[in-house]
Amino acid sequence: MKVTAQAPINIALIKYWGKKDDVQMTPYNDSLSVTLDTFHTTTTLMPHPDHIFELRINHQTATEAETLKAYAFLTQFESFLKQPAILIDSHNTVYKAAGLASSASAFAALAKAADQYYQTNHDLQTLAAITRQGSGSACRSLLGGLVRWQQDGLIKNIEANTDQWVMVFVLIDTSEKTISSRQAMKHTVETSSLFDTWVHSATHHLDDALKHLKQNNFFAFGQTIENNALLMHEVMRAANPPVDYFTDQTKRVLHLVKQLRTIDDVPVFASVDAGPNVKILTKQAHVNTLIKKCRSMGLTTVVTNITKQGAKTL
Ligand code: 2P0
Repeated sequence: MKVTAQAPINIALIKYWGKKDDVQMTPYNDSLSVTLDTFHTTTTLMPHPDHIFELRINHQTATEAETLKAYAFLTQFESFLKQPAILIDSHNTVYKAAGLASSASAFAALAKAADQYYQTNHDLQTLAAITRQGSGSACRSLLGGLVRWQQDGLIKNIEANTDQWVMVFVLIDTSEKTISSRQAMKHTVETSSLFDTWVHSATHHLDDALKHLKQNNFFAFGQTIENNALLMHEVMRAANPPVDYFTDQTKRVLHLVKQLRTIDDVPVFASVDAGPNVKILTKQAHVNTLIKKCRSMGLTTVVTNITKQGAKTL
């Protein structure tokens, strides 16, 4: 038998940064993400012809660490333990570990493929709990559109008019990061003098963001999500020793975004994850202006659309 599943990446607009329970993999604060259509992972599970356990990523045997992680993940499926000689053939259209949410699409796709392969047919929230064990934020990739991941672990869609929304990725550096999100997050929880402020503020950011969505106030929503991302990085920089994913290029792009907004009145809002790349939320009508500006600064961009919300992703 051969089973294939696909999952897209998601980018948090209100970020998750810190686990309250690192066994259940539940967060200190609720987060809110958009699931995007451009980057995704397609994963096929099949019996291994050589009767071994193997993970292939983009046609190459994965590293030992990646293989062990996939093995540990699949132990959540009872039938896997009885017959672990399988081949996981995974294809990514995402740059790995560059703060572009590759682990989110990878674990969401693996969870969905395993659910079909082992015919467990889990409900959405059970599958979300399984998916979180690979990468917390991966559970958000099980749904399309705007997704809220709650402190109690549940995921749900948030209704909003996202038709014209676009997220532009400014690719500054797509090499693998030196400190993983998991390590950086744990280190921040344990040592950042601003961690309590983070949990308190992120909770308010989410409430504000939901209110602005309800009122269809894109500008206020955008400012809230930018504040949230910038605060997350400030909180990391307050860790001991500090964690700083920004490069000079990141700062240049953030400056550009601010300029476009305040001087040219273009509704563009920045978000940065665990890496130097910047994601800019805007609307279709402003994409060309933004791309032209980025090009004039020698920056590479990728335009992504928000997937439709509602059902589980395919
Ligand atoms: C997020 N990030 O909300 C935040 C913002 C990166 C910055 O979740 O330890 O791979 O597996 O739960 O989910 C990336 O970290 O970490 C992340 P684990 P994960 O998207």
